[in-house]
Amino acid sequence: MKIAIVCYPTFGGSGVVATELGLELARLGHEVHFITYSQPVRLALLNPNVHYHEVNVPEYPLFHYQPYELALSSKLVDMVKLYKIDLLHVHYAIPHAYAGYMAKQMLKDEGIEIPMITTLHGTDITLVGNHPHYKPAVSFSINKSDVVTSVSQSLKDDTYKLFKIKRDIHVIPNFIELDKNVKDFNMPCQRSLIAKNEERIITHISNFRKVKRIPDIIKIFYKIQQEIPAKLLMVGDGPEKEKAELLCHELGILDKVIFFGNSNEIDKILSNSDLFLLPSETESFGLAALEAMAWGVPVISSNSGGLPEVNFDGVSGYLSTVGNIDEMAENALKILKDDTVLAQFKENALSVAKKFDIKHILPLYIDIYEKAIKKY
Ligand code: GMT
Repeated sequence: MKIAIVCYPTFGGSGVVATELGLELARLGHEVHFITYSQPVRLALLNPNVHYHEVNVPEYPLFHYQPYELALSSKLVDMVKLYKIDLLHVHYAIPHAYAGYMAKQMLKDEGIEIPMITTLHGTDITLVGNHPHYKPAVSFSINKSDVVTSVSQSLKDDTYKLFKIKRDIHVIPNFIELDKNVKDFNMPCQRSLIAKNEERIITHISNFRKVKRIPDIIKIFYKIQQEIPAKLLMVGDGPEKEKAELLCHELGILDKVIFFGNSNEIDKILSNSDLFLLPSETESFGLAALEAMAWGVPVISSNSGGLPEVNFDGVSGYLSTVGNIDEMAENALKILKDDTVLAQFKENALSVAKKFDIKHILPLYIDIYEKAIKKY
């Protein structure tokens, strides 16, 4: 198949899922075209089946806002025609499904019909898309997609609750490629760069937006480090980062917290971690938690959104209601205080992660693609 993938090329989960999916499809011999405004962060182009086409939005002083959707839909039309693409897979409804639908209409006018698959990732539904300024356009583009998938049952339910959706939504959970985790990053020399031997390493990775409840992470860690020696690794960047640094300073724990910023060494960091914190206000899936579990790192998370579909309470970690930092800290200590308990949780986290191995998930996408193409 010749597949065009549209996604956000940033560190966010939707871009990561789209990129990893495209790369795996390319490895299987499909021709994959990434169409986006910059090269996706995890995109390795060293595969003849992987193509990247940049969407350029010419700056024009008349426009208060530069029309990205226009440039994207035009680029999609051009690339579909040039490379004879069979299918569009757009990740994140806003504005990708909208631009994809416009591209389909333009192509139809020229006698070319191709299906569009839209994958909903979370904030396009629960936070941004639900805003009255966007809602009609989001409903429209979901309803006009040929196939709609969502990354969890919880997101599917939210989509039906929040929008007037007239079509079926297929749940295809996010995935991880477990085979790549064979590299041994977990070496004493690596670990000693981050923490002392006796310290437990606790990690959080995100885009540091409000929804991640960054202050909760700091407060949970504050309680943990009162009981056991520990280090907190804060990986990523975003609007809440500076406040987090200040809070650490106020609590007198800045020397125990390392702020890495955006990192391309996620695997190294996770392979040396003992616990992952994700106390988010909402999370349609929680890809970062799954990536941690794939490295055998147990997760303390909130129980909101799709998190209970990924992190199994009492097995791969623990879940608490949003904001219950006392319970989250207690549960973290339950796992971290005892070597045997920690080892058991680590093993469990990895076994749960195995359910989300790309080997199980990729066929679900391929099946949807093949059926969609057949219908045209
Ligand atoms: O979490 C974010 O802020 C980034 C956002 C995105 O669009 O990349 O993540 C969403 O999609 C991820 C991949 O499907 C999910 O794992 C995240 O849970 C989801 N974020 C939220 O629902 C807040």
